[in-house]
Amino acid sequence: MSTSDYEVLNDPESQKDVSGCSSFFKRIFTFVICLLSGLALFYLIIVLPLTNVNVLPVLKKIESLNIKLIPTKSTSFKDDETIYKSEKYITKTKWEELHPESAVEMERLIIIGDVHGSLQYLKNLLAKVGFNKDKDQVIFMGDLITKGDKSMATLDYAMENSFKGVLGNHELNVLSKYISNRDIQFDDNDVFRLPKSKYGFDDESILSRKLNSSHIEYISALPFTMDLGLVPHTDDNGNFLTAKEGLADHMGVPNPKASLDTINVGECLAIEKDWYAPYNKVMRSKAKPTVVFYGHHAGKGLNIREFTKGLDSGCVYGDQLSAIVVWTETIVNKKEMDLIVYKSELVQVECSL
Ligand SMILES: *[C@@H]1O[C@H](CO)[C@@H](O)[C@H](O)[C@H]1NC(C)=O
Ligand SMILES: [Mn+2]
Repeated sequence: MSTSDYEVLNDPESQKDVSGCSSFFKRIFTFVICLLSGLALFYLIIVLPLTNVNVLPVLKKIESLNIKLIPTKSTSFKDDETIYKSEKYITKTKWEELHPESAVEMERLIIIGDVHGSLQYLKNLLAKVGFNKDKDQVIFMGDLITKGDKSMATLDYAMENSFKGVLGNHELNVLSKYISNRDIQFDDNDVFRLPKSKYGFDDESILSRKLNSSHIEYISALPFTMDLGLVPHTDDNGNFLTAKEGLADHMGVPNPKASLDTINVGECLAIEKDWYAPYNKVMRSKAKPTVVFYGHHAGKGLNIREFTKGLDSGCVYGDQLSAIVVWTETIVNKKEMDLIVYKSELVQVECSL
């Protein structure tokens, strides 16, 4: 090292220079950090709440319907003795015990199969059962939208009428397309247009771009499975038995097994394998069986069995739209004890292409 080098390094001026330079970079660095933090805060506090939906939806596994079906009318039965001995009815006291205080009072449940954007047939079906928004709770079995020609209007109608329901595989597809496409700018939705199927189905991506934050909130709040509480139970001949716990699940959603594992049906749930057959067999031997209402399986059509109620009867393919209407009635028996009976009826309308 030469003397001059040494002097330069020890030169107080040059040292000052060096430290001046480093503090300059420190200041720049601090400024950048502050700027970035400021921008992040601005985004979190101002921008985020103003933009549509910027958080990924958290899908719910199971939700309780929490509805108490208040008896709609009394029915007189001829053979009181049989009624009293029968297990087809539950006492009013037991019925009260089975419902939490928070339960909302309704008169009927209208459990509807896959609508797939067929708004007109949905309206026809609701007209047929005399739907009253204040007294009836509609519960759809998933796949309310896509395929049919009125998906957006069907969704708005469902929201306006406070429909509840479960998530179908098509709602899940639309949600995932909404999430993957929302930050991309397009001048034309045709970018997404795929060749139309023979039914002229609307494309899920196009649909996903029409959704606003209210739609996204509504769809992403749909659970995979809904605990329906007590539902009517009928044997294979349609005779009413004691009400049982009911569940609604679209089936056909990735990992439906996880959403139904509470009832231990295990491998029965692969819908392609006609899961309902082993499921009914298993439930027949259970002390507390669960009745499952489901959609999705249009290929099989309406499929009503003792413990499984398959409600997708292929409306969007020109077949029928189906619903099971559920209500309760009070019976006063010989000993002046109120008994509650759960009833249901299958209602269908024809759909055409
Ligand atoms: C979303 O669109 C529907 C009509 O399709 C409208 O009724 C609703 O108010 C809209 N919500 C928002 C947050 O823009
Ligand atoms: Mn489906």
